[in-house]
Amino acid sequence: MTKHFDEAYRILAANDRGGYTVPTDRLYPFQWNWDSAFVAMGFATFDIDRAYRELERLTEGQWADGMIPHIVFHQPSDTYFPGPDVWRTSHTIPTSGITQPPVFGMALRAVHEAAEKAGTKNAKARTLALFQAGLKWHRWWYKARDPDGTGLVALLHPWESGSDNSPAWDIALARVPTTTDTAVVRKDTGHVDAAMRPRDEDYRRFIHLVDTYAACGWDPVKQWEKTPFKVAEVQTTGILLKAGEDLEHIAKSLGLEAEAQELANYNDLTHKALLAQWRPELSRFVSRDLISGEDIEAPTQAGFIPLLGLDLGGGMVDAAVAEMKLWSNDMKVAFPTTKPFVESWEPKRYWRGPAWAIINWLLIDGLNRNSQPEMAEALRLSTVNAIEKEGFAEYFDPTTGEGCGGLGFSWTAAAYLWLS
Ligand code: 9YW
Repeated sequence: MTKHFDEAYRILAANDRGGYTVPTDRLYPFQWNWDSAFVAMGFATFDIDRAYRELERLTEGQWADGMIPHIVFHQPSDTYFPGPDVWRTSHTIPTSGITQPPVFGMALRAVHEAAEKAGTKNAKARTLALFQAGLKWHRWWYKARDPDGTGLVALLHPWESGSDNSPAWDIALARVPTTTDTAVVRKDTGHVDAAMRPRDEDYRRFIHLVDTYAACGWDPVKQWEKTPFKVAEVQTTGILLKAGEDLEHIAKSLGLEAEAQELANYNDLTHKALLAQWRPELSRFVSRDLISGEDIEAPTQAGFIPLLGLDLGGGMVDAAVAEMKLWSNDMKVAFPTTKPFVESWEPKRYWRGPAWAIINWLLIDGLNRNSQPEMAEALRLSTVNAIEKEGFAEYFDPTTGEGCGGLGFSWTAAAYLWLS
């Protein structure tokens, strides 16, 4: 046991680049948004100052309109594509131009509560500054990514989901041309096996979208009009709701009544909208393709993430748990990010099947919230055992348990510290 804790601490220290943590050396040499939120929660278990620092450094990348970008390029590196020259954004510290799931609010509450418990100096002031950044970001989500006020937020790029090549995007992404103005010079396949990564064709479509938005000068209104890819997405919206509740909780504890009310209004709206995405015939939630107006029925982990922010009634939660069991029953490691054995399932290819410790973490929280301790515990054990057996891999092949992708991964270390 101790051996694994020591290794988790060692990884977080090795990936530290000065108050922020890279996901892993070389493959991902900058600060990634939701990685840092998970990492901050990992730090909160043993180093509260460093946990705050992780979030503070992330907010250095926050745009004037409130968006917190998916990558902050604090220092140059030539081991990753696409770099700042491809993004062509104008923030003082170079950043990407898209965002990532807003785990930030969840992380801030965890860090704040750990600080209160430990009686950490300056905790209130640090929480307050980060709360203001988080609130600004949530306002951005509702304004820029839900201009019609539906309560569900939309993604304009698969990278924004954090689940880059999920089968959830297959239909919507097929409409995006493979032509690019930018030369696509991949670096990822030089670090890890190409068979475990998104395909070249996916990358060309990813970069086509970047070109399109750069041509809009990264103006959210123009992007909303011009984009060929627009998905109201349940994983991100589920996280936004939970993070929104956590920010509301912080606002109340800091005596910020108006801000607490504003967040409560967002949360109420999203709560209703998410519930309406439940499909009884599938026993899970579905995203909506806003270009075609159709449900996205591809069976992925995203369909269960809303449990994180909802208290489902008995029938619904029993159905969701029965479906989750069906997906994980014959797996060595749960939870597969695509339903096993469907046509799009690829147990080693990134987000098309593998199990990820941070997804399990979100599912465990959602199951516990919905009074499902048994399934939550099974998933927790599956995660911890996989890491103890294979190390702190980026993700795991659920059929063999093999650790895949990058090694020495920060968020896997954080998940281990949090879940052990
Ligand atoms: C990319 C860093 C990121 C994660 C994403 C994951 C991958 C690739 O790596 O993104 O080039 O941004 O899909 O969830 O944040 O770990």
